[in-house]
Amino acid sequence: MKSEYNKLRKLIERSNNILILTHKGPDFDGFASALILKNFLNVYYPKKNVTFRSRQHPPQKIPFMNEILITQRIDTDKEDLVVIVDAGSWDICITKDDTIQVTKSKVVIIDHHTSKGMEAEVVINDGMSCATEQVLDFCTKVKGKKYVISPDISVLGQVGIVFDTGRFAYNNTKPETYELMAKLRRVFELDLEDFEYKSSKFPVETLLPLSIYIQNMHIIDDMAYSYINRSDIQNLKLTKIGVNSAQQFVRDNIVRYIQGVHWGFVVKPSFTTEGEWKISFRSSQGYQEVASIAEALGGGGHQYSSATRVTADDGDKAVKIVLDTLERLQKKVINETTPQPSSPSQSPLPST
Ligand SMILES: [Mn+2]
Repeated sequence: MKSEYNKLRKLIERSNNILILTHKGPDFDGFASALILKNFLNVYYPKKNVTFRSRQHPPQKIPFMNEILITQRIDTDKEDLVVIVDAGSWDICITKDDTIQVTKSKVVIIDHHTSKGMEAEVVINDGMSCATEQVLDFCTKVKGKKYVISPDISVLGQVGIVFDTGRFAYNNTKPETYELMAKLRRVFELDLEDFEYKSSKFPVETLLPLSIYIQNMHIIDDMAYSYINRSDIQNLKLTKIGVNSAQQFVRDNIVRYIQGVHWGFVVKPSFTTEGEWKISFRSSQGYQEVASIAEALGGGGHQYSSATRVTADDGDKAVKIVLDTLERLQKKVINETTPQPSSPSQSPLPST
């Protein structure tokens, strides 16, 4: 067994109060990996007190979701072990009111993101397709044949994998991912079409901010970007749910689907921290590596999917910060190495 797995196993054995956390605005991989780990601890270490805290529920029904402890503030308490899943550092898990980050307990990270995370007692990240795959690998390696995948765990496993691989379309999908999927589907065959349909639904208040994002779409060469301004939010009384959902829709379904566009970014405001804006970058495979752009702005993520936060007076000002950084990076690349930084670094997809 891997030494990191052994270290985590020993930490679990020594701990009585185990707290599981994931990133803010958890996606299905965050929820699934956390709930699979919680179930594993509950079944194989029944004397341990295990809690999974989140600020919100999953947007559709998944097994064990009633075991999520919904809390708006996450404070340090009696925990002697904190396991963070699907995130590499505190900053994407906490808000300014939380105190959990000053915990005296050991902190373990189980992640799959490629950007460098924080230092922790144990970091488990083999660059798998999703945190769910990494957690299931841990459970299987630690307990061997004794680890039984129940139909509920099978559903969670499939939900995490399908969501984070875009139904096996993204290049994070490895042969091992398919093997694990086969194993899960022998236990229970989740209706993937139905899951996809339900998880793609959006609230009606998405439509108005979506129209603003579409109006504000700008295209520079093979890049597109859009934003929303504070005046739009005030004048049109846009809601947090609506803006977040519209930003997500534009990011995932519009930006790199415009003909001639291969990558871009979308800006949205933070509704909790005044003057903070979140920037999400997306690129088609082989066109623009976006993790380093996010890293240059203090964020991180994957090669073709990354994010960061900037402080600015308004959405268009946040855009300017990003464009200035892009210009700076472009110059740096040209000066230091060979030219054509925005040309495909790998062979582009045949269909694009
Ligand atoms: Mn994930």
